[in-house]
Order: sequence, then structure tokens, then C-alpha cells
Amino acid sequence: MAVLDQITSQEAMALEDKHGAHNYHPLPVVLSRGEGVYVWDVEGKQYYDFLSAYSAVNQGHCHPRIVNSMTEQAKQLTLTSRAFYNDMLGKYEKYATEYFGFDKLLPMNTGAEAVETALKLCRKWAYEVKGIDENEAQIIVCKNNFHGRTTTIISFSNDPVARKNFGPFTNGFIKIDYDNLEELEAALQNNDNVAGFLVEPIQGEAGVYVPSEGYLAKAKALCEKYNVLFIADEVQTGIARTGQLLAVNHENVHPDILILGKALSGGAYPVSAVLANDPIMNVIKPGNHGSTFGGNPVAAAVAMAALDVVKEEKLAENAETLGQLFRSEMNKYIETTDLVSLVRGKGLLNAIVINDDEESETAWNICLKLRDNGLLAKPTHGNIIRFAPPLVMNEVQLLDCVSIIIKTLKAFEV
Ligand code: IF1
Repeated sequence: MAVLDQITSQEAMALEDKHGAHNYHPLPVVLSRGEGVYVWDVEGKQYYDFLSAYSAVNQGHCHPRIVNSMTEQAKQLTLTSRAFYNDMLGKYEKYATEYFGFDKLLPMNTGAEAVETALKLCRKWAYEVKGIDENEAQIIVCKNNFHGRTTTIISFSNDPVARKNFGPFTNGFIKIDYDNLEELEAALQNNDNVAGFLVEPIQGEAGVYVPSEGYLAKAKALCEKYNVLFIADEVQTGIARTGQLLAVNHENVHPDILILGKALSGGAYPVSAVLANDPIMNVIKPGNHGSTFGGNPVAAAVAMAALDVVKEEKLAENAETLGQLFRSEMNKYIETTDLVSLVRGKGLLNAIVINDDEESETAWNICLKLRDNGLLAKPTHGNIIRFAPPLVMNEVQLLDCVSIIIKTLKAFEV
């Protein structure tokens, strides 16, 4: 079979099953085209995309501005490595540092790489600026976190499926409850070796847990009090997803280290970044860190286009408005049923909790039925379904999606 031959959904799934590692359990739908808020399967059926590749496609599928920036740059120069300069990286670094308000940017490719970069940066700052004894630095993390899948990152995960049989693990992490300032202060005040606090402004994979109002601001203040770096993982919550450019903007928090990924490229290309001010970022010297593709010209071009689109199309404002509409419409339905216990989220990062135990198949079966009804979403854990459409959605489309979701849920009411 020639690789580009048109194949059926069944053939595509069979190929992956036979030739690919089984590291995912995808919803059985085979996509072949995307445009804006829509995707189409190989048989030509159209769907609303309500996952946005886990908030990577905030700007909509195949946004012409972003695709064009990628193809134009790809015709010119794709990769130099950092052994040499190129004419795109400095322009991108200037653009992005001014865009987010930091002195410097360290370019990487995936979110996990950016998280690893932030951890290394925080530790090096701890030894060379704060003065912690070498190899004694501790970084506080939150239980039920998700920051990626590298061995160090799963070392501080408490998800058994992500951890089992991948040891031995990396030391130097303290786990506390999310949204618990008392535990954060207790971990800070009794330990001079704390270098940083790594936190998701909203815990995405855990089930879109929005912390109490003021949590992020008070946590940042505690970090300042104890000379500890506040590290915001905005890989999923950033780039306008929650109704502000960054989720920390809801509380006017300026992190010491900012981690970006996913929609930094609009989902067109792997682009991630770590941003910090000079007193922190300048601990990094030549040879300390990097990657072959980090800061490549295509990534630079794509990221600048993707960030332009966020501002020009007012995606944060749209996410805020449509998110409020989504939650208000879902709450009206929730009042009429026992099937769904709540809807929660910020902007267009939301989730519903199915009134069933974690092990039940209900959420999965609802997502299969949503697929049949023309909308794609996927459960995070057991009984929680995340809803995260592209931020370019309009009100008519959103209300159409709400009616599909409610119609589907009603079929599961007992
Ligand atoms: C999977 C969800 C999971 C992230 C945050 C770093 C990363 C992610 C806050 C790492 C990645 C992706 C990974 C993907 C599913 C998805 C995800 F929360 F978005 F749904 F897993 F939790 N920080 N999240 O959310 O970025 O290396 O993937 O570019 O691994 O199954 P990455």
C-alpha cells in the first residue's frame, strides 16, 4: 500500500495496532483534515473538535496565518542547530519576551522538555544565587499534577499508571496538596533548601481543578517571603485558553519562571519555551542546556504567527465570553438531571463530572456517543470529561455544541 493511499478508518486503526506502540487508547475515530473548529474523519464525517489536541490548537486547526508562516520559512531554512546563529531566533526571542514581559527566553520543543528546563534552571539558581548546598535543592510540587512524561517528571507524579516500572526515580521533590496554602507555608518555613514551587494554575489532567480565588497570588507571596521561585506551568492553561493570555493573569501573578508549550505554535509544530528575568536566566552558561531543534527558524516563525493570531483575533476575550456562556448553559441542564454533578473551569478550559464512580465506563460511552453526534471529546479520569474547543469558536457554534452535548447526555439519564 502506498503510504499516501486513501485508507478506511478500520484500516488506519489496524495499522496502528499492528505497527505502533500501544501507549494510547484513542477514541475510535480517524481524522484526516482540520479547519478552524472542525475536523473530518477519513470517511468525510465532520466533527466539532472539543479537545483541541489538549489545548494545543487554540487558534483553530490549520490556521492560514500559522500554516503560511511555517511553509514560507520551511522553504528558506528549517534548522541550523545552535552551533550557528540564524536570522529568526533573536527576532522571536525579542518578540516573545516583550509579549509576556520577561528578560529572556530559552527555546525548547515539547512541554516536558520545557518543564525539565525549568527544573534545571531553578536548581542552578538555587545553588549559585540563593546559596543552597549543591545537590540539596528541593522543589515543591502538587499532588495530582501533570507536567509531562519524562523520568524526572513522573518521579514527582502520583499517577501509578504513569509511574509503575519506570523507576528508579529522581529525588529532590516535596509533594503537597493542590490549593492548600497552609501546606505550602509549612513546606517552606521548615526547610531552607527549597528552591522552587512548580504549579499548574489549573490542574488540567487531574480533571480541570480550578484553585480557590487568590490561591496563586498568595502562593506567589509565600514564595517571595521565603526566597523560592514560583514556576508556572502554563503549557495547557496558557495562550488565552482560560480567558486571559495566561491563567496567572487572572490573579495578576508574574511567575519567576514561565513554562509554555502546545498553543505557543497553534498546534502546527512542536514549540515550547521557558521565560525568566536575567537574575535567574543568566545562571545558564554555554554548554549547560539545549536541544537540536530548540529555537529552530521554523519554530520561531510559527510561534510569532501563533502569538499574533491570539492578539489580533482577541482569543482570550472570546474564550472568556464563550466560557461563561458554556458554563451557564451547562448549569441550566445540570439543575434538571442527576447524571452530571457539576461543570467547572475558566475560559474555554472546562470539564463536567459524571455522577458515577471513577471506574465506570459511562464517561467513555458518553464520548463515543458524542462522536456519533458530531463532537469529539475525551474523558480525563474515569468520570470527568474535559471540554476544550479551539478559541476561534463563535457563539452560534458553541450553542450548537451545547445542544449536542445535552442531547447526548440525556440519552444516558436513567
Ligand atoms: C499525554 C493534558 C495530559 C501538560 C502540562 C506539561 C505537559 C502537558 C500542564 C507536557 C501535556 C498533554 C500530554 C498528553 C495529554 C495531555 C495532557 F493534560 F493536556 F490532557 F497528559 F495530562 N504541562 N499534556 O498538560 O507537554 O511534553 O506533552 O508537550 O502525554 O498523554 P508535552
